[in-house]
Amino acid sequence: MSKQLKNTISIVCLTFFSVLFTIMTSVISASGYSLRFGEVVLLSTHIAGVLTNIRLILLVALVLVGKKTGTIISYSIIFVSTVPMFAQMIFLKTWDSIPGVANTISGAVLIYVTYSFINNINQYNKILQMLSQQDPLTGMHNLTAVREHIDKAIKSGKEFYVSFLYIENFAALNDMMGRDFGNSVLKALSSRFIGSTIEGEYGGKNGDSEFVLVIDASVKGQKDPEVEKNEVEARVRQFIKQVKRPLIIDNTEIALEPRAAVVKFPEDGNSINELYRHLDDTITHYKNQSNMEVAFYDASVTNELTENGKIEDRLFKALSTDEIHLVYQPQFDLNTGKLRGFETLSRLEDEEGKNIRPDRFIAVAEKSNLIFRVDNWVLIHAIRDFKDVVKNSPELIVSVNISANHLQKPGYAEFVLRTLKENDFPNQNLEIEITETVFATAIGNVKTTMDKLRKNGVKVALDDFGTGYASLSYLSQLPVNLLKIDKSFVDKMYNSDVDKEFIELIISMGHVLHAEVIAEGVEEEKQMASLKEWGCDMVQGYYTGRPMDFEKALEVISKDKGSD
Ligand code: G
Ligand code: G
Ligand code: MN
Repeated sequence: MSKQLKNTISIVCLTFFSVLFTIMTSVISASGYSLRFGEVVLLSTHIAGVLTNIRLILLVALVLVGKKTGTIISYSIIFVSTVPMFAQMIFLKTWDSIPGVANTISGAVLIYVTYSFINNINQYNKILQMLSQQDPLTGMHNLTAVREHIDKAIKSGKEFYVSFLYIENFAALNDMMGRDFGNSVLKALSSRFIGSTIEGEYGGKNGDSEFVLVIDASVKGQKDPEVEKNEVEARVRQFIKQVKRPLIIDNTEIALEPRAAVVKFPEDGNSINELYRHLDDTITHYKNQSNMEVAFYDASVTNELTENGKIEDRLFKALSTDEIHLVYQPQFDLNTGKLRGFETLSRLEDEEGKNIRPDRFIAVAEKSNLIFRVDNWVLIHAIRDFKDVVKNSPELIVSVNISANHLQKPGYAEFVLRTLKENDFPNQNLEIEITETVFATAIGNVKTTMDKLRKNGVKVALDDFGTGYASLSYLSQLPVNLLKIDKSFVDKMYNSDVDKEFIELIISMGHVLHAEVIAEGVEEEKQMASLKEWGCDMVQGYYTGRPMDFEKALEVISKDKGSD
């Protein structure tokens, strides 16, 4: 039975009994009927009093159950029931019905009080309901409200898009400027958003700093999916544009980096959870890709994340079973042709023994924080491989790649120095390679770490040079002993005069900074000759030697010694 039907039946029953008791009261009062139980006599006024009170309980119940309708019925019954009492007073000139009238008046007051009480509760409920749907900071629809909206949309079966809009640099901003500042940013943004939604759109705030936009597909009235998608993208871009408008908070102008992920119902998910999961996947996938402002979900995103998960598991296991293996790529002095040393590169195979591309598993390791363990593993194993070799080749350099995240960690220099000491490996035979992109973020800790390493004789190389963000002012502060010209510049050195001059420029810049310069990815003799002519100090590449196993590296060393 539906709730409404139950309610109606209750109202009808309560009304019936209230009326019945009212009639009985009148009849008994008018007839002067009395009851006798042995000694005890119940006069008609006594009986009427009892009946009126029972009726009052019924009337109050009627108000509680029937709310407004119940109140109207109750008042009507009370009003009608007073008619005979007044008639009695006026026509029969008797005051017998006075108690009845008084009773009725107090009943009316009680009904009024009951009604206003439940009315207030209703209003409080409404306010509570409203608050539970509102983000306390910005007043926007909150997570619950947005979910309800999407739930309804799913039930209606219409197609729609959901977009998560977030600020890539919000966490950094929050850390740097404080939470209050972050809150002011969100408030300012929400006031730009509120009122920007048009018909068929629903906006809200999802988590700490994430906004949501739900766009009805049908409102656009498009049939062609490409056109529809473009229109949705255009709308999302409008919101992105709002975020990018200059924003001044506490006299500080800030530049925000908004990004949006978009999914479509039902293509990208049948339930709210699936849609949300795919939005999160999209965000994870495009993290740190500054060129992707608006990214639509597609299944390859989830596939790649699943693939990453497998690589992560594999890496995790390989770390404990020592299944990572190291290869070493030789570096040669361009002037003397002598061996300078080796760059250590890690290799990982999947369960079937197929190579997993190093840039791929390094990227996965960086995302999952396994990179710290990988880099430490590589450092320790490379040192162990070469510790006896460097005793006989005191000039030989063993170079290892260290992730940017690692250098930010306080105590990293101490860790490296301790590892060297424990393995009895001379500091000056080790070189740490850091990629130039590290300078896109904070330089503070990185510089401290580098300084400490250099002071203790460890060498520091700047990898992938030319592809990152190191400014000249950073460069001049950094204790770097080697610049590694990225392969991409070597590849195109004959494309144009500008490309050629660029390499020459890096070489002379390195020398100004008192660093040596090595060219990476050298594959042809012609490139070698040109690099030598331009004053480059060293080469590393397939032409002079591919990454090789330790045993092969030993052969290269003894051949080099033999050429003395
Ligand atoms: O040779 P190769 O394809 O291995 O190198 C791919 C990329 O992975 C290069 O940029 C290299 O610097 C990086 N790389 C290789 N081994 C390691 C490692 O052990 N640690 C880190 N952080 N990067 C590595
Ligand atoms: O970023 P990093 O410098 O650490 O990367 C070194 C990468 O370059 C490794 O993947 C290594 O295998 C690769 N590499 C080294 N020499 C050559 C070369 O001559 N040609 C190509 N294609 N890759 C090279
Ligand atoms: Mn490298």
